[in-house]
Amino acid sequence: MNPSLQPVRVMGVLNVTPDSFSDGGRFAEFDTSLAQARRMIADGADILDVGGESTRPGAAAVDEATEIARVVPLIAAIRAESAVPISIDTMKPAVARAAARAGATMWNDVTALRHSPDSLATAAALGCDVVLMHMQGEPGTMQAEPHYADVVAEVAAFLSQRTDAAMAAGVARDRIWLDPGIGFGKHMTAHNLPLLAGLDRIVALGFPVLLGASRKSFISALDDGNRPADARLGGSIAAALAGAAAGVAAVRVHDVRETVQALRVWTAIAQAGSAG
Ligand code: HH2
Repeated sequence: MNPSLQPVRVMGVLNVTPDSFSDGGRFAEFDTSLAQARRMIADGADILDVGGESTRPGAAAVDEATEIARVVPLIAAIRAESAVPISIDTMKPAVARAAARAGATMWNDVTALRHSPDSLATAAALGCDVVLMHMQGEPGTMQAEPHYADVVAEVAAFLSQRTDAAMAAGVARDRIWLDPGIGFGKHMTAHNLPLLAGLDRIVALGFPVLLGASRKSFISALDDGNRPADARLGGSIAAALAGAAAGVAAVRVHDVRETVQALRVWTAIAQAGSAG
């Protein structure tokens, strides 16, 4: 059970997806993303996670300048009108630096600061919050043949090593968040499910934990195997509540309004139970 019953924070996923057709298309994309950010803030998001490069297997790589051009104007525009904390979802130190200059205060790195030899020092110099996520393999091929003897133990050991590396490089302990990396080099059910069931062991490492299970493929696999990403809300909420029960600090989700409501009800019930 959630030991503290602190409300779980909701991080809204804000992707700035590519548009290769025209500048007009790019501006339209910016407007759509800003409108989405406003909606997520109104819906109760506690953090917005802005990303300009997809980590999905098969997604095209994005160069630094393109990624910066996608995310920086959006971060600056959100920052100009809201104090909501903004996270930058990138593996590139240069993008993290540019995002921080524009107003981001959290670096969400799916490589746990392993992508570049500059990553650790950049995180320390920025002094921002840092999410260290577990991933087995590389984004392009990670789902080919993931293998673990004990997935929870191995993810916990990896995250522990990365917190040590981050702190040795000068990242403050109270800036570090951990993420088990649901779907990142994990078999749909054989690895993601034990990891979701064992979240309390990741929480026990003593850092705030971020859980990103929203709309992921394992939800479709557990349903009828045929649910597209935008038809996985029920499963996404079920996973968020499992995270809440295990004591995660935040959930990374696409459907902010519905998740906020589910967590409010879950927390109220849990608090009523603990009040006797
Ligand atoms: N998942 C995705 C991207 N970034 N960051 C963290 N910390 N944790 C995650 O689980 C995580 C992440 C990929 O999510 P997906 O739903 O496949 O794509 P997107 O979020 O880009 O829509």
